[in-house]
Amino acid sequence: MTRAHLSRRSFLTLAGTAAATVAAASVWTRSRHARHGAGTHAAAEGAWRSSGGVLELDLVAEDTTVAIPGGPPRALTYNGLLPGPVLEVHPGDAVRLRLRNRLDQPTNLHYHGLHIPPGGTADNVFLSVDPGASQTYAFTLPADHPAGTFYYHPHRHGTVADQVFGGLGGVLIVRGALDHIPEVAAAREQVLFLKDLPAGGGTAGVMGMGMGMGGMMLGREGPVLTVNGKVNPELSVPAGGLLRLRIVNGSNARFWRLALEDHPLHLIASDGGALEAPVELQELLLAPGERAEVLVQANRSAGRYRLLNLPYARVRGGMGMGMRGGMGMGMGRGPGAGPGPGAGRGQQSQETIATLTYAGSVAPLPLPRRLLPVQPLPEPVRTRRFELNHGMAPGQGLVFLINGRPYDHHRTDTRVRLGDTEDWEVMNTGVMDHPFHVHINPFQVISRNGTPEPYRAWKDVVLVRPGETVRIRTRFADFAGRTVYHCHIFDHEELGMMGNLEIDA
Ligand SMILES: [Cu+2]
Repeated sequence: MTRAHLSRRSFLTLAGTAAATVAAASVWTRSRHARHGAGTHAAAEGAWRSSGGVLELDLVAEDTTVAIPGGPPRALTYNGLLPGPVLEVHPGDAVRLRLRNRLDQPTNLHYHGLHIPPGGTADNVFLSVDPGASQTYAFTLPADHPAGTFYYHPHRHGTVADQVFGGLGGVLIVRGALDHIPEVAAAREQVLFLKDLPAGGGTAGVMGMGMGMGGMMLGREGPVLTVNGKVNPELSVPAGGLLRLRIVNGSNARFWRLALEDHPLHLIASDGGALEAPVELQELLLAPGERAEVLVQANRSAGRYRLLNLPYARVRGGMGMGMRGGMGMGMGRGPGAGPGPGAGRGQQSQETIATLTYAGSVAPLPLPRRLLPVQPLPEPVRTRRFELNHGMAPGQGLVFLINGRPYDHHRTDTRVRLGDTEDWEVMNTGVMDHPFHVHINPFQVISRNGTPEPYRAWKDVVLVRPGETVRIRTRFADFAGRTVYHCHIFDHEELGMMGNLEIDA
């Protein structure tokens, strides 16, 4: 039995009380050091790894104190941590995860991006775990599940936006073929969980800025930008080496537009895993729920380089809510277009969110030339249309709509057949960006306003800007049952922008 495994057992034994959660955190630190003692940097920081094909742990959701300069004194955390513990599994692993709800409202868990069943105790977003109650999630990852960077977070309709804004969420790594590519394996690995929090005072999500309907309509953002729960943390890479960043946008509504001074980002994986070959980017835009893995080549002179979050406007004005900028700003521009002047909701100036230094050196490492095949999907048996917009509902005010309707728990909006491949045309006729997310099955983006995507990739969130129509292709593989698709700005989801998807066997 490894020391890490012993520590995990200790944690399971101790996790019964709040005090024990703190004790477990220190046990954890020791086990992390033990695992890093061999000199490898491949392990995700503080990762909670499967052992013998099983990942088993308790996740305690509660309102706890946190230490974030300028941030709220309290936040919603898993096991007292913000972000929650990094979970690391392999294809074929069994996952057994007991969620204990110590919040004062119902919650649950969603395994964002995983291809697992939508019912039972797997990725069942219709489960509701009451305050004081527990729920054990048990499922097995398919043996051929792609490697990648995934994301666990609450998904209980009615409380999800408050809870994500309040701090809940964590990274789930599936380690597999991508990790065995020599150039990728040689890189130093670093998780970057991106989350904005309200400024000090009360609990995030309870006292956060932008509360009330106006804030929710726009999508609440906080001014305190954190990376792995820290303000401007230090990252390091040996000169000549490669840094592999696994980046997750864990925000309720904030878009992150990243650039690293003097270093291009070499995209190697998107939401659902590896690309076929690296794609060089000068900047990377991530909407809520999106993930990316990039390689950074430490081939500049030694120094300090700022990882910047650049301004981005995700509301195009015209809502009469005090935003600058005219109606239709940004419409008709290409997908790579940045924000215009007079940007709407979103960050107005660039901010440093982390700092990279070179420490030590290694013989220069090359970038990989090829990654993994991304198989094209067969021609679709059917094409459906989804129109994203907003409107006024009697007694409700502004609601967010898919095909003219706000979410109804009891209605089946879309019924598909297991095994079918379909194209979905998602069009945004409103004035705000909407990142469209589908559960259980990843998709490939085929085209944007008729222009083919430049490369194939597996995605589960796709940004659809005002005026855009994005064509995605997906196959309803392996798992029948009921699940959802929705806007990944959680406030928009809560205000109606979600639909029920029934996959018939
Ligand atoms: Cu939205």
